[in-house]
Amino acid sequence: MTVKNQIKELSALLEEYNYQYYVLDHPSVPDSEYDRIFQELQKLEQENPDLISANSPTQKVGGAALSKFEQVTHRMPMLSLDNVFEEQTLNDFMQRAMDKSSLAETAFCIEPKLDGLAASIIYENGLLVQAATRGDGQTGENVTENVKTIANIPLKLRGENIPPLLEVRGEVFMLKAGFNKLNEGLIKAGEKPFVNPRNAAAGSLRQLDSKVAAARPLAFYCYAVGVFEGDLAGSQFERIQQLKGWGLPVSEEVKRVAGESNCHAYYQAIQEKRPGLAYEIDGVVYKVDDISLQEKLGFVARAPRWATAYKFPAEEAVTEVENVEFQVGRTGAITPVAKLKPVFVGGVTVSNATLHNKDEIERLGILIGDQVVVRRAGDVIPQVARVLVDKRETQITREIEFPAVCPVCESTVERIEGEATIRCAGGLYCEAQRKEAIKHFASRKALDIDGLGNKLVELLVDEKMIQDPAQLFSLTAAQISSLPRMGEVSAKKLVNSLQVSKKTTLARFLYSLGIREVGEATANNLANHYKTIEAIENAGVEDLKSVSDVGEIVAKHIYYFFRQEHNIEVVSSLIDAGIHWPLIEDIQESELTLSGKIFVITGSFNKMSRSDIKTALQALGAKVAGSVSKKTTTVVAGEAAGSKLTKAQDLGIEIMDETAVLALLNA
Ligand code: IWH
Repeated sequence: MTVKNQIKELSALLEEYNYQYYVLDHPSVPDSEYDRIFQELQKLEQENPDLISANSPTQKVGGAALSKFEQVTHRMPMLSLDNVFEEQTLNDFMQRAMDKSSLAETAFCIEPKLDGLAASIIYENGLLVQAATRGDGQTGENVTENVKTIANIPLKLRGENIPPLLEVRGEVFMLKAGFNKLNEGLIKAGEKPFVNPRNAAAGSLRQLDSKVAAARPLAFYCYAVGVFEGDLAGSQFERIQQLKGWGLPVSEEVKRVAGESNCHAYYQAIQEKRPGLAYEIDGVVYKVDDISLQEKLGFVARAPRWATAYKFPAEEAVTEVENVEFQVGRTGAITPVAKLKPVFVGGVTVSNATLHNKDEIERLGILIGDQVVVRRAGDVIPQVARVLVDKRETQITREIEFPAVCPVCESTVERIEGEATIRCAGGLYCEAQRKEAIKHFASRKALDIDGLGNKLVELLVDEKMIQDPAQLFSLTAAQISSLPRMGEVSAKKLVNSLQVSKKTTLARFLYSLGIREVGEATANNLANHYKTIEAIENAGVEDLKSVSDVGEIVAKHIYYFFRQEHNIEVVSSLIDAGIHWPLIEDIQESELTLSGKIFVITGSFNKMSRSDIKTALQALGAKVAGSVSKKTTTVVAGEAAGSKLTKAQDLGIEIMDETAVLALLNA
C-alpha cells in the first residue's frame, strides 16, 4: 500500500474511533489502541510532511499564535433566548405555540441549558472551515484555530448526504472535572484560578495562542443549525439526530416531549440529575419541534417566539456581613459593598455583594454583623436577598455609615435630588474615577487594548506611570516590564497592541471617552449623525437632541462633557498620540454595495419584517420602490407574493426569496 493510502486508512480509523468515543460515548477499542494508531499516523506524517492534511486527526494541537481575532459577520444572526423564571411564563409560551399549531399535540424539543458560551461552526463539503463566537449576535470573533483543537469537534463530517454548507451552533463549555484539574494546575503554577467553568471556557476559547487553547479541557454540544444548503429534516429533534449521525456531538439529554405535563416532568427530572451531570447547567431550553411551526411563530425583537429558556431558581446561601465598604465607580457613583464571610453559592465563592444605595440598605434593614441570605443566578452579581433578623445579636451589630467625603480622594460627596445615589464630586481628580475611566477606555467595546487588563491599569496608576488614557501611548516596553509580574514579552505585546488599537472608529472612540449615558448604541448614532469629533464637540443641547435615542439628559451629559477643559485636553492629546479613524463619508462611499439598484418588496416574510428589509436595503444604498417597472432591478418575493412577482417574471427581472435577501444583507 502507498504511504498516502496508509495515511488515509489510519485517519479514517481514528475518525471512526473519535466518533464512537465522543459522539456515541461508546468506544470500540481501548485508549491504548487508539493511541498506538495515532502514533503510527503521526510518525508517517512526520516522515512525509507533504501528505499532512489540514483535517487529519493529528491536527488538533493548535498552531501559531494570533495577535488579534478577526471579526466575523454571522450570515444569520445568532439570537439569544428569552429567559423565563416563572412557571406561568413558561406555560404562556407553550400555550402560544399550541394555539398556532394545527396538530393535536404540539411537540417540544427540550434540552438542558449548558452554562458555557455560544459558538458557530461552518462546514463546507463536510470540512470545518470557520468557527466564531456569538459576539453581539451580529458579529463575533473568528476562533477557528481554537475550536479546531476541541477534542469532540470533528474536523471532517462523516456519513451520508452531508449538506454542501452546514452551520452548526452550540455551546462551548468545560466539564466540571476538567475545570477542577485546570484550576489545580493554575494554583500550583502560582496563577489565578478561574471562578467558574463558564469563565474558564470563555477565557480558553478567546486565547490568542491556540496551543494554550488546545491544552484546555473544552467540549462542545450542538443545539441548532444556522445557514445551510441542501435538505434537512423538518423538526428540531430530527435535525439534532442528523447532526449526530454526521459525527457532531450533541447532549444525551435532548428529548422530544409533547404536552405541558411531560415538559414539566422533564424539568423536574433534569433538576434532580443536575448535581450528577458532568457539566454545569443553568436551566432548560424549550423549542417548538416542528420547523414550519417555528416559522409561523417567527420572532419578537431579538428572540424567537418558538424557543425559551426556563432558568433554574437562583441558589441561596447564608453568611455574615463582616463589613461594608464604599466603591467609587467611573462616574463617581459611590456604591456600598457588603464584605461577606466567603460562602459557596451558585458555583462560585462569594465574598462581596453590592448593596446598591441607601434606599436598598433601608429596604433590607441590614446592619454590619447581620446574618444574611445571599443569592446568585448565572452571571448576575451576587445580591443580598434578605436579612435573618431573628439571628441578630444586638451587641455585635452596627449601623452602616455613609461617608461624608469620597473614600478615595476626599472630595465632597453630592446627592442629587430624587436619586438614591451619592457621587464623588472629584471627577478625574479622583484616582478611583481615573482608574475606572482608563479601564473603560481599554475595554473590548471601546479601544479594545489587548493585554491591558484591570489589574494592570490599577498598577500603572498606583505607580504614577499614567494619569489619563492618552499617556498610555507613550509607555515604553522597558517601563512596563519594570512592573511586578510583567515579563518583557508581555510588555512588548502590550506596546504593540497599543499601536494596533490607535486605528479605530469614531463610534468606538466616542464610546471610549466614557461620557455618562453614552453607550455603544448612542455612540454609534452620534458618529453617524455628526461624522466628525469636532462637530460633536461643538453641538448644542438642542441639536444633540435631534440625534436618535438622545434625550434631554443624555444631550446635557454630552454637552457638559465637552465643556470641561480637562476633557477637551484629553481628547486632543489622544488625537495627538495618533488615535485615528476613517472618515464616515469614506466608509459610506466604498461600502454602499447597492447604489443605483431599485428594489421592490412583495409578499410576507418570516425572519424579518418587510419594513426592516426595506431599511436594510436602503442602508446599503438601494432605492426601494412600490411598484414593478422596467427600471426595477430586483424583486424580493416573500410568501404569497402576487401580481408584482408575476410582472417581474414577465419582465425578466431578478427575483430573490427571503433566504437570498437575508444572505445579501448579511454578506
Ligand atoms: C492515550 N480517546 O480521544 C489515550 N478509545 O476510541 C488515547 C485516547 C484517549 C485517552 C488516552 C483518554 C481518549 C479514546 C478513544 C478515541 C478518542 C480519544 C477510543
